Amino acid sequence: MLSNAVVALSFLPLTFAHFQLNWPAARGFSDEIESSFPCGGFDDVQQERTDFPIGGGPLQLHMEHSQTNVAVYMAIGADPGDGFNIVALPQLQVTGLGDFCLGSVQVPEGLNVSDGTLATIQVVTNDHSGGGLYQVSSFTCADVTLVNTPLSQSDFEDSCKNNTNMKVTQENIEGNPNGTSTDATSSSSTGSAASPTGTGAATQATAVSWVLGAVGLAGIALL
Ligand SMILES: [Cu+2]
Repeated sequence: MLSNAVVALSFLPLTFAHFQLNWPAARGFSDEIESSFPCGGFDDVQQERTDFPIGGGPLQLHMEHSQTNVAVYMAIGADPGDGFNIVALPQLQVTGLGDFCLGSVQVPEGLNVSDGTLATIQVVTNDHSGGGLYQVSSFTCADVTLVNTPLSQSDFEDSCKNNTNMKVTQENIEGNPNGTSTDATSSSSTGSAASPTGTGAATQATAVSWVLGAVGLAGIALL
């Protein structure tokens, strides 16, 4: 009886969680404040950054809703604040719980980045839909150093796992996961805001290359 209660309780955190970013290492995670823009309540840049390949690297997520809309944004610079105006991966919908790997998230072409450029990756998901009048999102950020070197095969395999029940059920969904028209792509002024516009084609390609990513493909094949 008691052990049953303990077991039941141990599942509660999973029930109430949203998602986690396990690679590259997130700034931090707290379920209660994960809906805080832009980085789930962690505003301070990490002291220790993860090297992230410019040509494409995995994002290892842990999905904790049975169905989740996910999008990936980036900001360039040492401390970009809330300036996540680069669409690295347009919104997609994933069904399933547990490990989910976006196999090849690339820095969109046309950005002025090189080996050693500092950047921050922001993962945004929709939250419990629940039928309310408003939707909130969950946010998690990882501070990275962009590098030319791709991940080794073994590092890639360590950082890119898919639970067998994972399925991408929709891709290239317009807007962002909180259901607004998106603060990331609607800005069309000059300067860095021009980047997302210029990367429209690139992000399409990225989504395709994710689907064709070695591990992503393996995950789908297992279905
Ligand atoms: Cu949740």
